[in-house]
Amino acid sequence: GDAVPASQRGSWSSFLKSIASFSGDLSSLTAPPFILSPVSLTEFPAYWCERPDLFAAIADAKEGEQRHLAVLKWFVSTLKDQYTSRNEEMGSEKKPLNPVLGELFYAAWPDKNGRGKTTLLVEQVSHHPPITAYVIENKAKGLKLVGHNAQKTTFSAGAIIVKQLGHAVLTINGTDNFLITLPRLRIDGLWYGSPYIELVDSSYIVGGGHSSVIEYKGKGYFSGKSHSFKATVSPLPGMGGNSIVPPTKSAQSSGGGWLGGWSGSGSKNASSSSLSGSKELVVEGTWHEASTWSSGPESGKKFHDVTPTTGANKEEAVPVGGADGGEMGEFETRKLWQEVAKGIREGDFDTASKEKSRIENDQRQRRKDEQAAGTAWPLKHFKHEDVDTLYEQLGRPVKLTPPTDDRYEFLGNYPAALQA
Ligand code: 0T9
Repeated sequence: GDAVPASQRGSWSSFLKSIASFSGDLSSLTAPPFILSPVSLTEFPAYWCERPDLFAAIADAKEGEQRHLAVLKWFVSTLKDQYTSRNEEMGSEKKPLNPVLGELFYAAWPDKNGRGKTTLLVEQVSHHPPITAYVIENKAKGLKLVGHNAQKTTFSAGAIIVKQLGHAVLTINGTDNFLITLPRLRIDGLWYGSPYIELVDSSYIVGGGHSSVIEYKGKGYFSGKSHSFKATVSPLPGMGGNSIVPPTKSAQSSGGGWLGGWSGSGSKNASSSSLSGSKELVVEGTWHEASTWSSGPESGKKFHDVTPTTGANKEEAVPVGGADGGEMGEFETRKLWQEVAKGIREGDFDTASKEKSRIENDQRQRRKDEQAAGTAWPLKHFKHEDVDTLYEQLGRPVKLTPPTDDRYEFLGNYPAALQA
């Protein structure tokens, strides 16, 4: 059926036309009310830790292969929350509020069963294009995840294709680093006004002497089901002391490096490669439900499970700002968008759009004033660096594209509300 309210059909079809003739930053396009979400993109990094037990378990896993697998399990378990939770909670994917420069979100997951307290700090570090930086830390367990996100969107065959820019680095005890790259999104169902996300292409996890390439497919591939994935774990070249037999020379020469050759469009997948016979580790399933080992010593056993009845529980982050925004003041995301969000939730779209214009005008005025004064908006918690050497080092063996990326270094200046 058609999810577009009769009175908004005209504005929905003009919105779709403007998307189709537009590439780049979709966030600034005005969309009809029915598709608006009352939540800003600055809250999205919370998805990384909505299963805090799985995050904490990474620190308890033995360094090397075991820890790599714990990182993979946690990562795969975040995907349901990242990419299907709006459909579950609001009926379809919705257009998030476009954060302002300097917007903040501080939140935490409490300590439970000795897993330690986990904190989340998010700052919008750019408005045009939108870039969100975050740090998630569990000090008791020595875990720290620092990353940033941006998107490049294009339109193809009726769907929005979202290339994610940015990456995350998870550090355990200050030295054990894991690089995490992000999948590509395809937003379908636009015509009927009920958008949903399918993940496509592949993403990587590199660290602990191993790399995982995670390939994503929708209906009609792999198992034929939506939200399918296949993760292939292999030792990094030159890393001994693990159970996996390295590939042969012939596998290396096909496809420009054996790890690189496993992924990307057009390349054959791992199980059909000349590695058969070696004990490769492969996990297959649907990322919004569960997966099993399809190869390796655990073959046939369950890997991850996020189904509500049998899987790890979902726990939403608890914001620490309070009604007045606390230390964040008017830049605390829920405080900033309060009236807009209320308007969207209650169907009072006049108020919502008036309040949104007020926020945007205030932003424009700030930028003008800064320009006149020859100053720039200072970032509060992060420092931008053009090159992330960890990204380059960890990405090299798997031939990541792009081969280099920038980063936002966390300054370590936690607000009182997130300390201890
Ligand atoms: C990082 C995530 C990201 C942000 C969102 C593409 C999107 C903005 C970015 C990539 C998170 O870790 C994961 C989940 C959802 C992504 C959003 C889905 C979406 O639709 C928006 C874009 C900008 C739109 O709002 C497109 C128009 C809209 C009408 C379609 C629903």
